[in-house]
Amino acid sequence: MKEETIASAFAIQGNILEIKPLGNGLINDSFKVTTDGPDDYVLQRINHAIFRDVDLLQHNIECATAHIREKLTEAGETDIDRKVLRFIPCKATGKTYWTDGNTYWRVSVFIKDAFTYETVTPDYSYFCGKAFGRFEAQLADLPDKLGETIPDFHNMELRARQLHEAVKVDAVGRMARPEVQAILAGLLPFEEEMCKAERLYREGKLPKRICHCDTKVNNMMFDAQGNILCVIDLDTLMPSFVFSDFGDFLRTAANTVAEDDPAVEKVDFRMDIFEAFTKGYLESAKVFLTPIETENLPYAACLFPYMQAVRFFADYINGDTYYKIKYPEHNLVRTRNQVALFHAALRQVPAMKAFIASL
Ligand code: GN1
Ligand code: MG
Repeated sequence: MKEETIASAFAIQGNILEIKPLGNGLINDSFKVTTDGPDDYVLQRINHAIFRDVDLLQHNIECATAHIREKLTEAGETDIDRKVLRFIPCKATGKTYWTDGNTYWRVSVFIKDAFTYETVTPDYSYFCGKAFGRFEAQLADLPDKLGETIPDFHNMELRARQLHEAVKVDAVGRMARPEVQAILAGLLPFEEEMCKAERLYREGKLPKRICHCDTKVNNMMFDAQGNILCVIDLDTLMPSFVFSDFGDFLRTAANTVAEDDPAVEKVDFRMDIFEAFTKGYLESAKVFLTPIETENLPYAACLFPYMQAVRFFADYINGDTYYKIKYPEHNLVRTRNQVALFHAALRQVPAMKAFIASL
């Protein structure tokens, strides 16, 4: 079906002038819908193979955005449609998604004059830290119960099991390659240590909170002056450990190169970004963080490159069924990059601990 017909199924204002592809997510397909009305919109095809329960997904997003909107209104903020996403109901059903039983789509208001970046300066990282900490704080008293849109999404024990399963099945014969075996051998010794969060959780020492779970640097919108506007890409909003948001931001922002840069020798973990982000994050998150959570932030900075390496690697072994790829070895290149980042972060753990203690 044509994107235009689908966009017209939603209660949008004005006539559609143009629909063009937007952004570079690895999961959903996004389009910008330009209209002659007051707003433009983002039309997204939700990847239903990955998000099995679209009803739950949109329920989570609606509860969270309504809650944040309320808080912004209470605080007397203006220009609220640029500070929190607004989803448009479908004309026929009133739901914030449309489906033909096969594909799933949704529409949100396009945030005007806003920018996303693939890399950030320390100054921007500081504001991102403040914003993600505030985002978690705003959701800390969410009255609604949110479900896990991808069950056990950031559960390292599950991700490790999925890798072992992929290796066992070896669906497309990639385990025959010595370099693939070498990557596996390099990952395994750290597995147990990286599963620490799940152990702490089982021991009742670590809480789950509503987290964003995809705090890649490009999921934060800035205005032209560099002020933070809004956190976007809310599909993975769910109960998780705070390590998710802290770790995933640094995984993308503190890497000296992009997550799929083949030049692994250029990968490094930027402590200037770590320090700025951590300072901002702790300023707004200290109101709810427990000592165990704070203490383990350096672990989180290592866990996320590790988990991402495991996920990219398992997908490579499975024959590239999950992440969009641009060339055949893309997932292997991503894996090597994330392994290098993991080791770079690991080397900085003492410095990270010292920095947190100094705050
Ligand atoms: C996916 O689609 P995107 O780029 O926002 C993935 C994240 C990974 C990321 C790796 C639902 O996010 O978990 O960290 O790719 N999202 C899902 O770049 O799996
Ligand atoms: Mg994204």
